[in-house]
Amino acid sequence: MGNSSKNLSELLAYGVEQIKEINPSFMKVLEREYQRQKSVLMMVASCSIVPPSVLACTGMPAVNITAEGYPHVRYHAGCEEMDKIEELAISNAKKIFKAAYANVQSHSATTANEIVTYSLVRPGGLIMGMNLTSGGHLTHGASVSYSGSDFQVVRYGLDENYLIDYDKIEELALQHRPKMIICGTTAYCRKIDFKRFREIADKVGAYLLADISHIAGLVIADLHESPIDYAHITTTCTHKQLAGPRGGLILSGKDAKRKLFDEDMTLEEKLQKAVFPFFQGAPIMNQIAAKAISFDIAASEGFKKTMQRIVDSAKILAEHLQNIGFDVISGGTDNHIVLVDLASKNISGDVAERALEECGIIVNRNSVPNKKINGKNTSKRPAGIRIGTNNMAQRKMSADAVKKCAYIIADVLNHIHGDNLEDFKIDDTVKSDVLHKVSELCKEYPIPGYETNY
Ligand code: DSN
Repeated sequence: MGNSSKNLSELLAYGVEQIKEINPSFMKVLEREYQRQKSVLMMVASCSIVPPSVLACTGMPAVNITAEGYPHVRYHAGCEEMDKIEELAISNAKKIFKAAYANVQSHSATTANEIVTYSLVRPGGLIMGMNLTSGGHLTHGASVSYSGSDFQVVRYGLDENYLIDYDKIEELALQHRPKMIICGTTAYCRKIDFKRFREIADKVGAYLLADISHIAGLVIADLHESPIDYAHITTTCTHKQLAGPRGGLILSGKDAKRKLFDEDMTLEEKLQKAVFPFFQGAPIMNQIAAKAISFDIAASEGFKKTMQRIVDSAKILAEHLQNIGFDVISGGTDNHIVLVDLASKNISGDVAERALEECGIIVNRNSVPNKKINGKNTSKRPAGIRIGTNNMAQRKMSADAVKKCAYIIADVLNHIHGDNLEDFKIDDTVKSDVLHKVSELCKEYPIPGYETNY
């Protein structure tokens, strides 16, 4: 390309050529990963496939800019275009979530939750969140996270039907009077009653934080109730159902301009200061550009159709897995997650995860509330697997194809011999048959944009 000036497309293509020159074997790793993603069925519930436009944004020269502060109030010069990028991301975020306030700078939902919790509760304060083993998140009070070590925690779980027990939560809240209640889940298959959560929070004078990382797309598409005006603060990551870059988002609705319980400052003023300069320095501007584009896509009719397909596919998957004889937690699903209890089959989640991976089906092992396998239900060796349909819906899989997926998953799980990672086996004929079917499905339903034009 000589010394001539490159446009952006040429720059990105040149970057790929440079990786090949600098470290050819590393380029092969990157290339293999790209090919792998196209040739497996990705059913990890916390993943999506990023469209090429979002991918391109993450490689934009905006990455070169240090832009501490917020649009028009920066601590560095040269940020005119950065302001436009961030303003677009903010206004798009407000639009798709119907929010009054949006901060697009947090680096992940974990960081967003950390920012909110430390700034509204302060270390040593009491928070209330769902147990990790019932489907909560690390940042909702798990003992292995800052949330469980720097804060006092009251944890809630599910009832005997695997549903959120709102009466029990209210009872616990009245008894302990937490400063913040966190709702939102990572492995819960049913809708969440955010209104009820807010009523409970109001009864005890607590802030309500709704972490909708897993269901953000369903909320945008009006398939699940929006917490924006019920929760004081809503957080989400931008890379699960939103199919955006890895990153976080902090939102608020009708409470944004209300004064804090114990400070002469509005909630949005507090959140602005909490993100920068309290917790973060310079924002990652290429990621914010990618957020802006992914929010544009999330406002489209096509996105809404994908969200509907996500829910429809999960229902089909749950129904057929149950027909074949698998226990599905709560008897079905209202979202993108099918949580399969493998305890009755005496298969450990880690072995199931690895066996499926060997057959080109990518899921994750997951704990199942109150279930044990060989006397255990640990995160390394849990009693179930979590299957997600975000990617299947992005591939536009038909109902028949989703049904086929249920049958091949069952085929693998029904032909595992051995119960530990070191020496389990899958029947050879089953493995080659499933690998062939996975390959056919991936060819029939390629990832949009990765194989074909959008
Ligand atoms: N929270 C983890 C999950 O749901 O898989 C990671 O995002």
